Amino acid sequence: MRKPAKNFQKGITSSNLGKPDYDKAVFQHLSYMIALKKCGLKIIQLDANDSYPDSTFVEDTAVVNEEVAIIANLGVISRKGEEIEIKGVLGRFYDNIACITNPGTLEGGDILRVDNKYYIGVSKRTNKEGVRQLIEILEHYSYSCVTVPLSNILHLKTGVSYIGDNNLIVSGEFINNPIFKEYNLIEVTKDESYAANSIRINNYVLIPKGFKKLKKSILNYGYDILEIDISEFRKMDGGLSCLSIRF
Ligand code: CIR
Repeated sequence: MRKPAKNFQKGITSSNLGKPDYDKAVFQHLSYMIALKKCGLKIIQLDANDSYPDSTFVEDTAVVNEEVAIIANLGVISRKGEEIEIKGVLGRFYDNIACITNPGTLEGGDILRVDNKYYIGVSKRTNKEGVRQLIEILEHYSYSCVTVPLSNILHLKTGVSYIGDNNLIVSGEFINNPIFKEYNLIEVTKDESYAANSIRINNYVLIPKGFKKLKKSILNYGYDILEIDISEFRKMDGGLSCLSIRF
């Protein structure tokens, strides 16, 4: 994780939810960290980096699995370079490090893992060359890959999450997408679409706070839920998964 930068509110956003409150964001970030600990994770918290207002959204800087850490090449100028420090940190844990390089761009938010398969969003941030490079790396480690063109959302995982047991949470453009027809789909209504970015960690499903219908559906499947208030990150287009790289 990385603590929000003081100038966090100068990051990129398309939401019309107003400016985030820095102190509240710091508090929510801490609550998120406590939730990850409750799920059994150890935390590495990097210092805030004011050179990059969006740097708290660390997920976009790398794709990790049991075999390899793949360092992203972010698709927007103001975020280019965020990945450098992350590469150094992941290098302490991984023997295998690969990098997406120009002209390829790729952001971790576009990469969804479902067991041994990866779905890769082709978005405004992740281009076809970035996807090509990622597939080459992942296939080397015997993962299969499927590309998913995006129309209306920032990242693939803004609209779809895998919570295990063949259950996929889907919203908007993914509800009727035949690419995902092999899964049991938990549909998110339009008014709750923000909650489509949820995460399964060990025994828990983490969901953003305040989305009653999705919460009820997930409870019906028998999962234990942790609800986390990340309203200030939502104002900057960030979801739950974006705030950590989990490995
Ligand atoms: C950005 O536009 O890059 C940030 N404001 C939000 C990034 C959110 N990351 C994600 O969905 N994985």
